[in-house]
Amino acid sequence: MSILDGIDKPKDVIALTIEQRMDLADEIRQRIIDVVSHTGGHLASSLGVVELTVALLSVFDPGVDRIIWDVGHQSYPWKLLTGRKERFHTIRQSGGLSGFPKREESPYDVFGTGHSSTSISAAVGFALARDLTGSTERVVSVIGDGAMTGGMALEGLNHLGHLGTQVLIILNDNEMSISPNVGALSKHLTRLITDPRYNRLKTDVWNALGRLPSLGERVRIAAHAVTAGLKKTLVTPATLFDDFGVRYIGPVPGHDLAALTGVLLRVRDIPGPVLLHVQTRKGKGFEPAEKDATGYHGVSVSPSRPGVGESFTSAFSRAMVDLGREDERIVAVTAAMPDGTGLSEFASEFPKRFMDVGIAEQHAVTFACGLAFGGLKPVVAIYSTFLQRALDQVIHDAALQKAPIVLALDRGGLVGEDGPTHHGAFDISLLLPVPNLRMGAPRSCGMLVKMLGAAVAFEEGPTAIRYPRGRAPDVVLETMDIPPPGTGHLLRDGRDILMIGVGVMALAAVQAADLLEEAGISASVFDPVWLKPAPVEQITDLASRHRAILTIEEGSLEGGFGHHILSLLSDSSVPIRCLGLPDSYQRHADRQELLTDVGLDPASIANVAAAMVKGE
Ligand SMILES: Cc1ncc(C[n+]2csc(CCOP(=O)(O)OP(=O)(O)O)c2C)c(N)n1
Repeated sequence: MSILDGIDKPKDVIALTIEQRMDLADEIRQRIIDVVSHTGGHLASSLGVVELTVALLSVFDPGVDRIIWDVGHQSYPWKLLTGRKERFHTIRQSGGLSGFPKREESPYDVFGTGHSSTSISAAVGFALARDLTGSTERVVSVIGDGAMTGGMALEGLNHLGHLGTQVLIILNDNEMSISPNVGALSKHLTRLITDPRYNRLKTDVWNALGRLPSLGERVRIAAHAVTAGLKKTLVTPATLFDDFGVRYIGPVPGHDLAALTGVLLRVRDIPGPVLLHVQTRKGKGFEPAEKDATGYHGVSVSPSRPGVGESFTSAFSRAMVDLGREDERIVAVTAAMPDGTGLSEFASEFPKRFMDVGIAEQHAVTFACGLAFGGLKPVVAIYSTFLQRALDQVIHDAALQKAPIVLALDRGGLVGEDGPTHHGAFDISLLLPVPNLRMGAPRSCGMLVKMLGAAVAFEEGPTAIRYPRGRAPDVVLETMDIPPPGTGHLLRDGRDILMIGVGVMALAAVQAADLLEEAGISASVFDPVWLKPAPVEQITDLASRHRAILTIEEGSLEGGFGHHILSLLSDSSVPIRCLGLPDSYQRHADRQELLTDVGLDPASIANVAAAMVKGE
């Protein structure tokens, strides 16, 4: 029996010898590689924290202490060791384990996540709750150097330094976000790793801290004073963290299990805030992932997804390069996602006009407003789910001031295996009420390219373009020109029912119309193209000559485009129904499966339409 097979509960790790724990680390690594090669998933980050996870479980009691993983994509070793190894092969599959920590999934996942940079804030909350309720558990945040670039992490740090209570922040520094990490903080971390003065300090601090737990409080305070003094006299640059009131310790090698365990034992009972700087390697132990950590960040094994042509992301990528060649004022902004959003090609052709701002969506949007008012034409490429972070920046900085920026919102709609943290469910509902903002939803790659061209030409106000993950459905329609905002495309002219489909849902509606035709029902299909301003005249006119109206969108129903049409036609006697995402978080599974789940596949759409026509 392998050692991993013998681990039924996290406490079993403590009973192992250090040699057995090292073997356990190897087994975990192998299990993750085996499973992810079948399921896909976040490979490189998880391989990078195997020793760290084993060390954490050797030193902390996860039944009592609060271990909070930031982003959570690196939690696979944690899942394996905290009672989920039997189900590990189901990770990210329909009905299986989530790819992220999830409170409902395990009592050991104390804080769910998927979006980055939340762990310090959550940890500070847990710590203060502990202090106010008089309990004694330790609180630990494990955060990557990429996630540390997110504004929220600094907000949490700021509060923690002020409170001065026990929280151990483990900074898992592999010098990588998804792509190489960027920014001044990243440079600061490199300095901490490479500057020998810090290494000397490290030795001194180890020596001092190593004796601390056995000493009384007064001696402890004196020892702290000594190390603080050492810092002042021997070490010139103070760390950013010390200045925040958070004691910096490190760097420590993150794959030396014995050393790491020893260090954790020493620091776990320091009463105030501590940041332990751990150096790891993304993809550790799997050569291809070590060599190409970006490529192996998220591994996909899905057979080629259904649909036609290229993906929306690659169409966007191509369009950006073409636009960049035509107009040198066009600049591209990403929040740490150059590859995912398709900006890498633009970055290599126009390095000076490409800005990766780190995991900083709020900054990205406001920064783009500054770029725009400074005479440039910024395109901020961002996943719909991550734009949620920057809603106020869209409202307050971009729209109110009519900044001519373009928001390219990829992954609008259901994303599939990443699940509820990543579905782009809310962008339409969040952005429709924002004045001065245009919002378009191209149904095909060809239209995305044209819409982007139209969007960068607007001289006033922000324009959001939302498009889904993957390819367009397999419906061949001639690519039409982009109509002016407030005008859409009538794709099918029928008699009985009007189906209004947003983005690729217009194509699903065309497929549904084919099915309806077989049943003797004649359906019109209208693609609004622009959700804001909506094609009011065309829709009112079409409404007056149909017996029923069905709106279809791959976004939240509440406050979505369908609801907008409902209120627009509130005086009309034509029955209207809206299809979209219900008022619940959607699970993780293959995107097509999820679309069927929520009734957004052509057959389900046709069924609802047929029932409406029959007056049911
Ligand atoms: C708010 C937000 N923006 C973007 C992402 C996409 N994303 C997922 S992981 C990641 C990089 C995280 O880097 P780091 O924290 O250093 O962890 P590592 O994978 O290197 O262990 C990014 C940008 C996200 N999860 N959340």
